[in-house]
Amino acid sequence: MRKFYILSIILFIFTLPKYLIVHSQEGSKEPLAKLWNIDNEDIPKYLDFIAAANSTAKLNYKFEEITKLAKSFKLNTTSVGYIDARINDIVINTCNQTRFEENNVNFMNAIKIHNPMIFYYDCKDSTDDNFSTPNNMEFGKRNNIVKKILAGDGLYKIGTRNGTCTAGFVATTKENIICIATAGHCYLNDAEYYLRPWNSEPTTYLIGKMNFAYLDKIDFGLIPIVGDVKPEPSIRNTDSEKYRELLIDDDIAVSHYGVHLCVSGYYSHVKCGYVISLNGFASFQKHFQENLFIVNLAVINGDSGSPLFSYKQDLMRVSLSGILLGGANTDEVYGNIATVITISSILNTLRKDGREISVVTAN
Ligand SMILES: *[C@@H]1O[C@H](CO)[C@@H](O)[C@H](O)[C@H]1NC(C)=O
Ligand SMILES: *[C@@H]1O[C@H](CO)[C@@H](O)[C@H](O)[C@H]1NC(C)=O
Ligand SMILES: *[C@@H]1O[C@H](CO)[C@@H](O)[C@H](O)[C@H]1NC(C)=O
Ligand SMILES: *[C@@H]1O[C@H](CO)[C@@H](O)[C@H](O)[C@H]1NC(C)=O
Ligand SMILES: CC(=O)N[C@H]1CO[C@H](CO)[C@@H](O)[C@@H]1O
Repeated sequence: MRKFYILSIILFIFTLPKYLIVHSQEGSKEPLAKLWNIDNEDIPKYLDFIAAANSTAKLNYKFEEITKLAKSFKLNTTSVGYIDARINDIVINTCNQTRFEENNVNFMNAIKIHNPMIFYYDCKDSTDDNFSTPNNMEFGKRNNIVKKILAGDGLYKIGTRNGTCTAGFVATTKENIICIATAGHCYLNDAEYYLRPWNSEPTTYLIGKMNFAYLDKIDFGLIPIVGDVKPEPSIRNTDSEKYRELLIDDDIAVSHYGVHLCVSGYYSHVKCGYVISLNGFASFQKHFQENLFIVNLAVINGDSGSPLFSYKQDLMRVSLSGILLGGANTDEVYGNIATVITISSILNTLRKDGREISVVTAN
């Protein structure tokens, strides 16, 4: 078992939001327990970690080489690569089911000289599910009431394949068309997307069709709203009694390791993890995305497109960092990861292609 890198552990503790901290033994706390906001009995566990010896410059160089190779091999298997700040090492997660796909074998052989840690994980090939539709529903019939849609609500698509993704945020195009943004791999030619609120079956509230999707550089698509929904610049958190709708205040992304990021997904609802890498790549079906954030979070098929956000101090407002691309379950030591397409790479890629959008915020 590899050791964790102590500096990043400290960072993680520093950045624990104040409200999560239990001041159970404040008076009798050892100085280190106070510093790290842990209980006295947990101190030895934290002191056990030993710094990994890899130099940052070398790791960055090796990771760049691996990224170039991943891009050039056009992998048809799902792979994610990043430098894990917790262990100060390069990690490659590859789908176990397609590990013997030819390009993947060649890629794995080519990167061996760089000594990354390699994990094969049990994958399902897509992050949208294949929930079967109740057959008594009248899709296509317009509703006379307008229902609000929040980031985190389900998007139920009906077409040659039916399935669920999650709404990421509200965007406006330069032509002032209001859209729901989500992951590009949720695209399905000619499919219609309907609102599917949490804990609910699909509804007949039409959102619209996705008119374009990116699968390279970014994984991103837009659904111009034509139907019965009213988009809100806030994130669903209705499992909470007090902060049921989190207002999207801005799109300022987190900029260092160890800070918290939370997801609001149709299946996962709201849960939080820590940023373990700011510069990962992912590839699937010959597509390649880079500049991804990696968060230690378990996500579920159908959460694709979900907003990733960090809380502000009042717990009512949040900053939007990106949307969910997918996830991988590595192993019991390193846990689950979620891959995040950042708002800045979305906005930059679209701007370069003359398709500027802006994120709708609550102020
Ligand atoms: C990619 O992988 C899928 C599933 O493993 C397979 O059906 C398909 O033929 C592959 N495509 C190419 C171009 O290798
Ligand atoms: C990978 O697949 C093999 C069978 O091809 C199986 O024996 C092994 O348990 C799988 N490993 C994981 C991590 O899913
Ligand atoms: C798709 O549906 C079938 C039949 O209901 C089920 O067996 C399978 O596990 C589902 N696949 C995914 C990826 O959810
Ligand atoms: C998708 O749902 C629609 C509406 O219920 C249904 O008519 C259609 O057969 C479903 N398609 C698939 C591939 O299951
Ligand atoms: C990518 C890389 O070179 N990682 C190295 C980091 O340090 C550990 C421990 O010395 C090595 O085993 C890894 O190969």
